[in-house]
Amino acid sequence: MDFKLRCIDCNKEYEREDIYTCECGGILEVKIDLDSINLDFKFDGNNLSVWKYGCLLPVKIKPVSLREGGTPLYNADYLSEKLGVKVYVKHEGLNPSGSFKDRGMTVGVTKAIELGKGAVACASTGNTSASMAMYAAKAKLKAYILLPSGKVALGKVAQALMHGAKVVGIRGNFDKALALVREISEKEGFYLLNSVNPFRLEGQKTIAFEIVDEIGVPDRVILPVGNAGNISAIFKGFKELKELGLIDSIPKMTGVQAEGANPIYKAFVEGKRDIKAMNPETIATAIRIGNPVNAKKALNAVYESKGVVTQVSDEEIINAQKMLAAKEGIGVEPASAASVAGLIKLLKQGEIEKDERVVCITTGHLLKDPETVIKVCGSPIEVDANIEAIKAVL
Ligand code: AN7
Repeated sequence: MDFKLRCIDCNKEYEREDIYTCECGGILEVKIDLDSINLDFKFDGNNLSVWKYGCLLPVKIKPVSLREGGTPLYNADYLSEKLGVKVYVKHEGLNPSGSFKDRGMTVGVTKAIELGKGAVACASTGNTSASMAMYAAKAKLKAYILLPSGKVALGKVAQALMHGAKVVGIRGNFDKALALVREISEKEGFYLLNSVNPFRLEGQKTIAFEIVDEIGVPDRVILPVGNAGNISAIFKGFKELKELGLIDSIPKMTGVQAEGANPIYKAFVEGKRDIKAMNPETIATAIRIGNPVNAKKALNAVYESKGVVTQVSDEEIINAQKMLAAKEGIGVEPASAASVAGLIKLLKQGEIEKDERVVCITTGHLLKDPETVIKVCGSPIEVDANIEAIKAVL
């Protein structure tokens, strides 16, 4: 396969692969020469995985894989009946590290090996770090992580530590951590695996491929938006399939932000393609991001697909998390539930037609953030160890 890196602002193209931004400061995307592809898979609903679509992924060596992708696309029967639209939930929490980040990391870490790097690095609200630590372990690479201290869910910190990464908490938010890790990576020669890395996003576009593989093209895809890499990646996936003539239409890309971390929502409401950075706060710590680096890519995706960006409150997020868990049997972390909270809100506002087929992406697993669960559900009742005492509380 032939590809180049291309700046989304000035269109300058690069043959070299070891850069993240253009000379002009714009972010890069992988521009694949689709005529050079040897399409060797069929959309037959079988054997879904990131590497089923390897012919559309820009790597040249055997991938560093922990069997990522192939996540279930559930028929959300309760939600479909309650809301009057056909709802599917694609549960990305069932990837190896418990989030969609694994799709990107399998490609990003493979690229690190290809480029001969000895160490990888990222800033993270948690899931990127958990995934990177895991794939770095598999690839025998050193891993360096900067986290916003005290603002990362416990399960994610546990993963990063146990998989052997060097984990540093900074007194500052994610946006600050990202600025710092970009600088340190440049100085130390670490391979940066945040979503400014265009190769990582290539892996994440396989979410689009798997949806098409199972149900064809839905009318709409709804997902939480933080640093805005995933919505950009999934849109790119659909777009490539359309350019290849494999599908006829692209779903309306629909992003959901938390009210306290909503720079892309604000830009969308004003019809802009640029955001104003803000100081973020939300219970959904995964998307507690105020200066998303992929904002422009994401807004392009939303405008071009005729989608929307909406915002939801922390309360709406938790209500949706509880509904998914208790009524559908789907356990997700708060940020992931923003997709369903956004669906409910857009239906109320009349943004979504009643005959639509909608896919909500739930990006991370319930167990990522046990502390929030205890906060919103309370601890279990404790009683004496006898039948009477148990019966009294049933
Ligand atoms: C569960 O881990 O940014 O809009 O550093 O963990 O592609 O950033 C996580 C993001 C949604 C937002 N849902 O995705 C990180 C990080 C979950 C997430 C998002 C994240 P992007």
